[in-house]
Amino acid sequence: MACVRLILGDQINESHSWFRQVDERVLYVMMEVRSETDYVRHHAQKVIGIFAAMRRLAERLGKAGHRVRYFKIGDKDNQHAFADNLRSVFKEVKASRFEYQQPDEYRVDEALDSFARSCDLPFAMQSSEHFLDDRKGVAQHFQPEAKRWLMESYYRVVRKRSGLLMDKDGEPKGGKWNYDHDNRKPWKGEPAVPRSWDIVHNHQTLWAEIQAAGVKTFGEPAAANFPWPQDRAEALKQLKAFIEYGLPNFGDYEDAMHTSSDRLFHSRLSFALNVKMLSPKEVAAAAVARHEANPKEVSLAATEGFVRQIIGWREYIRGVYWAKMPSYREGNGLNHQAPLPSWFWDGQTKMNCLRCSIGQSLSTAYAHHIQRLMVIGSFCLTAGVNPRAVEQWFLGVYIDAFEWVELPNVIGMSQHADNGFLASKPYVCAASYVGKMSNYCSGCTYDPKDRLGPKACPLNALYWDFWLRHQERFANNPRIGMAVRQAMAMKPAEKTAIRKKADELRQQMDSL
Ligand code: FAD
Ligand code: DLZ
Ligand code: SF4
Repeated sequence: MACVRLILGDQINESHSWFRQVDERVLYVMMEVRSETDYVRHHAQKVIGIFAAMRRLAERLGKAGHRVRYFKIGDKDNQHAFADNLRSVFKEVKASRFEYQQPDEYRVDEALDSFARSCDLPFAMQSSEHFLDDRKGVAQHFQPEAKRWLMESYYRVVRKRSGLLMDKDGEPKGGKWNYDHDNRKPWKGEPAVPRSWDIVHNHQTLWAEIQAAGVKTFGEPAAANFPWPQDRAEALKQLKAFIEYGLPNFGDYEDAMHTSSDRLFHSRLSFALNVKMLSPKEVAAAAVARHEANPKEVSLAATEGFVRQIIGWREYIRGVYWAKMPSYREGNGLNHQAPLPSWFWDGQTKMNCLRCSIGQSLSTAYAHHIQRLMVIGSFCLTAGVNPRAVEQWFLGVYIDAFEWVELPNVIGMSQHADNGFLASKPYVCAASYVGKMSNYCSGCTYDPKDRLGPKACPLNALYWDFWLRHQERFANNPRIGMAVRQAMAMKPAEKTAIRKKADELRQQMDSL
């Protein structure tokens, strides 16, 4: 008789209370299954990273005396679905009870719930003990029928509750809740980007097993020099290095992009966080502790900016996901239908900003927020690409992509497909923004200053055409009215020329 406990591939949380005591009546089950490798085509590093972390956790649990049943991707008795493998294990060990941690994805949540109900066993879904708030926390904070839920108002509640960067009198440290406006500098080669804090693993054997099993992936596997952590100890090293070397400049250069660094001063902690090697509370607390120890070296603005991403955006995004699924994924408020250009799969475009950002995503399974939002996302939005096609690409390509966090970021924040529920303005840009925040334009075939000529930067016509196409919807939006009014004030001949150019660009998207 045994209690069978399932651990999913994004539940690599060694600190979970399940593991505090060794109990021989408990059997932990982990499985590498085709149902999870194949629901979307994943980047090779994502599959390797998750399997490596799963295997490492299984090994560590075993060494600590826990009983573990692990299905590898190539095992003959692996039936490649959670339910089928679990049924076999239940029989094998004469299971008397089934427990699992709350899944973070709607798809897996539904599947495990109906599986558990179909088994003739007592069962329980338990907390994953990871997030600051529960699934319903965000929804409870807002009016359900409101047209928009603002992250900022939810963030203040979480800040107060956590006590992070708060004064004793309940006011935010420094008198302001948000220092976003201080975080907008381009990076021109100084200050130096800190030495790498990446980990290097050789996962060639694991990669060979994944290939032999027939799993289809894309992107560079980097199996011989694999740069992602596989356990908590390594993730903690990554956190420590970021707090020491990256955080001091995080705020100033948060929006900057540069060809010489794919990360600049961003943390690259999203993988470790999303598979739960690290808790959001400890990551935010580490940043605050560093600021408090040396406020001159790590400013309040940098610290607040970082803390807001973790306890504000990340929790808020999750709450929106659970409140709005499953209909949220079907959103297409601007009725965009174009297919994803073919160069999303190989990076072969003449537009240097997109070549660098997509090329980097394919080679490293990572891009930072501004590359995702203002280069890749903005292109898709102004070009009118179908949001679901955009969403599926984002879900596969990044090592940190799990639907609960990826989908609202793409459908809501980036593609405005939820009619502005999550973000009050569409995030779109032309070459002037890219030129200001990066050095991409200097290496480009296209002319960032031109809108209409044969060498004109495609982003320009697409940007102005976007506002012309959607002028009625956005004219009264105070956050973007100026851009729309500028578009509307163009002479009729100019408007026609912009529209014609944008149409031509859309016709030849694959060869831009
Ligand atoms: P840092 O810049 O160092 O930020 C620190 C942490 O804050 C991140 O690790 C992350 O956990 C959190 N964070 C920051 N912004 C967000 C946000 N908007 N939503 C949720 N958490 C945030 N993040 C994912 O974790 N998975 C995704 O699949 C994902 N897809 C995205 C798709 C689009 C179109 C956009 C615009 C953003 C997406 N993000 C996603 C959010 C953000 O871009 C990444 O979390 C970040 O780039 C990860 O790099 P980092 O760890 O270096 O982040
Ligand atoms: C993303 C992923 C992949 C590629 N493979 C597995 C797997 O083989 N086994 C597993 O348990 N989890 C995997 N995952 C992560 C799951 O998709 C994730 O646990 C669910 O989406 C719940 O968020
Ligand atoms: Fe991108 Fe246009 Fe600049 Fe080229 S000119 S890098 S396409 S913004």
